[in-house]
Amino acid sequence: MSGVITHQQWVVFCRVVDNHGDLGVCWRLASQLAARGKHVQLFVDDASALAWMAPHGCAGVEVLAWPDESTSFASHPASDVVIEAFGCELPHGFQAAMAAWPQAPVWINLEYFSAEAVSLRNHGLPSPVMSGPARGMTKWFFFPGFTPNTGGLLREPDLAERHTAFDRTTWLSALPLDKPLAANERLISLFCYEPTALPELLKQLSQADEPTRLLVAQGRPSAAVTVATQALHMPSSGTGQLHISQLPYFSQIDFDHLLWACDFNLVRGEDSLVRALWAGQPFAWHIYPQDDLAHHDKLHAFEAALDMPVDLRKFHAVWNGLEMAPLPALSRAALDDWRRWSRQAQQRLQAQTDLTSQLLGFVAQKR
Ligand code: TRH
Repeated sequence: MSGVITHQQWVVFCRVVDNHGDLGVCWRLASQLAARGKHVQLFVDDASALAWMAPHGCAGVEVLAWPDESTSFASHPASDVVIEAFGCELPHGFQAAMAAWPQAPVWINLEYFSAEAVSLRNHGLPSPVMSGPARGMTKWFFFPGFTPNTGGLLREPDLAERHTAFDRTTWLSALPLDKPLAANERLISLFCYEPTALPELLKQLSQADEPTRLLVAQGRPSAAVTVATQALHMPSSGTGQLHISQLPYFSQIDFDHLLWACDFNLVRGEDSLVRALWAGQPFAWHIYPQDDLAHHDKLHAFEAALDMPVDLRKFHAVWNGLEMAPLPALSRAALDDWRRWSRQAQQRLQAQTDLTSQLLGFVAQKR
């Protein structure tokens, strides 16, 4: 069988920093690899969110608890590829085992996506391991991104087909809402951290000239809306033209359905942004805030990479607290314009090779 390479055994390590994006991305990647015939072990320090993200699991993906430092992996079968997600640092016992395998695995350092020049420069570069049990081995930087010179974005091969077959009316009618949707209601999904402009958004929507249903995700978005309505002395279910409904936690599949069904999506973090791009509906991104304000440059690089319209950039600047100015109104004309832009961005990105395919190609070259 010499010369025939089958990269069957993959191991992914993931630590949940906070929120859901680290696990969300690792799960998506693991299940896409499994769908392509790989066997994947996913080590994660907190797998609890998988109960709602992926309630049915995935054949070919084995979810394992993060090992403690004393765990020996001496008897762990040699694997073809090891993914260290988002700088989580592999347990030392696992590094020692890898160093003893007859053939070194392809060791991938999977990073957060970025449109910034520094990430583009580093994508695909080696990073020699200088210390620890795996000293002398090599890791490879793999940067997801929005341009052809990056590792691309996660996208299932059947996504467009599923989207085309999606029955919006039926899906919406099955939502467990406090009040049935009216045919003329505009739907906005809210998945965010704690945007300072949230009270202003609620006020604007309540005074708009058309009715809006704000569909609020569980967790931080729901808590942020409670704080905002209280500050505004607004009923928790909204007032005027605004009705606020709380959503259950969805599976990743149904979270896509939500984004496909809404007229405007407020998303956050990393993975939900990518899903909003695939939805092709107008959206705004609440970027994960960093103490050193590194997210400002990251946001601007994203806007530039996708040639975002000026007024949508303005919305992002205010929504993300980069500018203290009035939040641009979500007028029908603005949403139509942003939808055109979003569809163009979606088409442009769909023309690029998806992350899983790129990763498989990268691994095949390195092995
Ligand atoms: O949860 P997040 O804020 O995660 C963040 C980001 O990844 C950020 O870059 C990272 O640094 C930080 O965590 C530590 O946002 P994100 O990335 O959109 O992840 C949310 C995941 O949760 C995504 O996979 C979609 C999924 N999801 C569901 O499956 N169902 C739901 O009902 C909701 C609200 C989300």
